[in-house]
Amino acid sequence: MKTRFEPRPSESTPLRAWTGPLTKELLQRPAEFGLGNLPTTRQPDAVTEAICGYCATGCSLKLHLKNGEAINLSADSEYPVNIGMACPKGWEALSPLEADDRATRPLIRNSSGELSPASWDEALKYFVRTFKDIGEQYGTDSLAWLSTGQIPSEEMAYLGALCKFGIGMIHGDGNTRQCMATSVAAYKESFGFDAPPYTYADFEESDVIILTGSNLCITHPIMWQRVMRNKRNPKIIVIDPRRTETAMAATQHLPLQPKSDLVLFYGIARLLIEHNWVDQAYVDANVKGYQALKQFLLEGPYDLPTVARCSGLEETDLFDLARTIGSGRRVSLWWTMGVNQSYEGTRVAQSIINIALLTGNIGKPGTGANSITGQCNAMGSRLFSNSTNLLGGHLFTNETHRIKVANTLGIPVDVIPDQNSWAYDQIIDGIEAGKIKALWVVATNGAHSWIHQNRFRKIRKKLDCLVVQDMYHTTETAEIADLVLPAAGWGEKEGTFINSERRIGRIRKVRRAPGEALADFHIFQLIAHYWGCGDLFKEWKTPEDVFKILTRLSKGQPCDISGIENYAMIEKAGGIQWPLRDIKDYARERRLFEDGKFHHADQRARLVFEAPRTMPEAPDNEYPFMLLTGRGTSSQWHTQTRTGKSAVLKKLYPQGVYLELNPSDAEKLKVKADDTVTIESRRGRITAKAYLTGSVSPGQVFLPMHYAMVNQLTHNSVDSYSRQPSYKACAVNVFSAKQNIP
Ligand SMILES: Nc1nc2c(c(=O)[nH]1)N[C@H]1C(S)=C(S)[C@@H](COP(=O)(O)OP(=O)(O)OC[C@H]3O[C@@H](n4cnc5c(=O)[nH]c(N)nc54)[C@H](O)[C@@H]3O)O[C@H]1N2
Ligand SMILES: Nc1nc2c(c(=O)[nH]1)N[C@H]1C(S)=C(S)[C@@H](COP(=O)(O)OP(=O)(O)OC[C@H]3O[C@@H](n4cnc5c(=O)[nH]c(N)nc54)[C@H](O)[C@@H]3O)O[C@H]1N2
Ligand code: SF4
Ligand SMILES: [Mo]
Repeated sequence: MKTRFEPRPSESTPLRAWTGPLTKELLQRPAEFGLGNLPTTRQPDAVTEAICGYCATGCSLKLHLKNGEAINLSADSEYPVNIGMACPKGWEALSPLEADDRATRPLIRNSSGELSPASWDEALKYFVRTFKDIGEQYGTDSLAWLSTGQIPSEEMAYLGALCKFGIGMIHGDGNTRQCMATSVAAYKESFGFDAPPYTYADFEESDVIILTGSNLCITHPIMWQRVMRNKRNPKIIVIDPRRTETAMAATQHLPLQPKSDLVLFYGIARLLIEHNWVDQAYVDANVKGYQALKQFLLEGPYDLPTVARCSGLEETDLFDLARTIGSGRRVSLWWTMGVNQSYEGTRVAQSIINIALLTGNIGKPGTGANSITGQCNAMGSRLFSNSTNLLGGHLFTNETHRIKVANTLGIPVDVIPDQNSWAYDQIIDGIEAGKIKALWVVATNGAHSWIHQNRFRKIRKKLDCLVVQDMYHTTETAEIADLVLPAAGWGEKEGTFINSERRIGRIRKVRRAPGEALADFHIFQLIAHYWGCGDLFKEWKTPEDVFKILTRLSKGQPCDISGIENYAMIEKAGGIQWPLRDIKDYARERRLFEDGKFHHADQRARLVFEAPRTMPEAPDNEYPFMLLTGRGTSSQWHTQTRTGKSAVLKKLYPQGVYLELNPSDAEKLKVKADDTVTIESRRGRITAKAYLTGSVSPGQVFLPMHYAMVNQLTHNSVDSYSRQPSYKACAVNVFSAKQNIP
């Protein structure tokens, strides 16, 4: 149901960002830059709102200001996402800004190999000189960048446009490759565009909620709160090898064998077909590929006994699952990293999408094939990072798209590359092969988070120049950089994020960045200026200017937001979901595909399928355990550069790395609770404290990703369609510390 655009009541006074042109000369006059000054505000003791800078739930936080600076925060009760709730990370969002290890000055590695402080002028000259020299010697395709899903869309767009249109790079990717690439690849092929269809209201309106490879209680706690508000007494089914917090809170847990999801969903689809649980009218009208899928399923090894054997689940449970889906009125299917981070993740995601399409569970309240996004602005990066897609979900390889983008930006079309970028893993391979010589890393900590760390670190030595732009100078990646650029963080700058349900929301400057740290936006402006390509960005003066450019770029695309006029409109509305072509289409909560029309030329969704593949590294006699990795607690964020700085959060999680181990395995290994154990894979060996728990099955172990050593063990394999790494399956051995390790 559409409602008229009704601005929500707001007491907020937006803070004014620095808006003048940014030039080299200004560096001599830091006061005008905002350096050393608080943001100007008309009402210094006010309340303002900003979207949380951690996960893609996208909660709104109310920031309480004194003299223009945030001194406290509370959860926003009027925002449609979180309705007054926040998780521990959100409540503690201001503390990490005050950490002692904030990067406050640029650092350049000197001749004795140490990172030593430099002025911005020196740092920017160093950047430009080094990148130009390398580009001239090896070609600009030897320069690459890796960015993030954690900076505003305006900054991502600036970075991507600067790198590709200004500097002439071809290769750039982001940490979203580690995270959302599989969903993107799956949606594009199935729906014709990367379009997660749901709105959070669907959590509240489902009769059946199926969560596959998602530990929602810990990773998206406020989405779980939305599930708890469901008054339809829903059946909540969790499909996860581990008995997670979410599995314990669900109505049913199906502890499948790791990586058996594809066979499981093919088995379910076959049961739906065999028992006439398919919504044939919906399929006939809106879906392509039904006969081919039917033949594939009926002729392949997807009969109930085989699927039960492969997945380790009971036949009756599988049959019940199919019946529940087939007979449920409103079934929603959700997935996260347990699906995406797999060597065949794209096909698994599509096998889930197929179930929703076959049963017509899409485009209606409480339904959907719904990928849950990870980082606060991973969706912004998917649409506007100009790395793997041309700005606004366009294609580099499509001439019409290149001309459209060039005309909209007022730039020559020949500065837009006509070839696709390498993905993250290909950039790493490129460094190893000597093809990539300089790397610029922005807001991601690959020296902790990338797969197979020992190789990553070895390869780093092949780079002539590594630039790291981060809030902290102590991250694992900053510590091995040649140049560190100190960045302002969330709360210290302006822009917009797009959350998991496609909602665009505002972030704001409510704190002064420490020392000489600058908003990434300003760093990009300065680099454009020093590089000599500032003319391309004449109109890109403020984040809001860039936002308006992005709305123009999106025109005519499925993610069209040309109906959003400015930031004030987003604030008044309480966030706006894409698309919004015209304000008359506005409603507080909107889902996609209500008309059954998808984004392929024939408007039909595709049923995509393929025979399962073998696991790249299955357990064997030498390495008999399957290692799963993922999130540990709701108070830890990734590589811990931020959450590790809050005294409150630190009380809420174990300080040292721990291995979840089944008690029966522990007994065989003669390991007791809290013993130190050694975990070894073909790539590395680490030690951890044993945490004995029935939440992992015998033969499986789990390590939380927040501890830097974990990725020494993981196996360097990717899904061939999405190139997303398979963090969640490799073979390891576990030894008691008392044992002699071979
Ligand atoms: N507190 C907190 N919240 C976060 C984050 C954080 O770091 N901390 N990070 C954010 C980001 S970027 C992301 S991407 C999301 C991730 O959110 P989630 O995907 O929910 O988190 P994970 O723990 O990585 O993985 C989810 C589950 O996948 C299961 N799994 C492993 N292998 C398989 C398999 O083969 N099949 C199935 N079905 N399941 C499997 C694991 O046992 C695990 O419980 O969380 C976001 N929210
Ligand atoms: N084993 C294992 N590994 C995994 C995963 C797993 O499940 N298992 N999950 C993967 C997933 S899904 C993800 S998303 C990745 C995350 O991996 P990373 O992206 O490497 O992790 P973060 O700790 O979020 O790193 C963000 C960095 O940006 C900095 N930063 C924050 N805000 C800003 C800003 O505004 N500007 C700048 N310039 N810097 C900023 C932070 O200080 C931090 O250093 O990890 C992946 N790695
Ligand atoms: S659920 Fe996510 S967006 Fe909401 S407060 Fe927690 S980390 Fe922030
Ligand atoms: Mo992620």
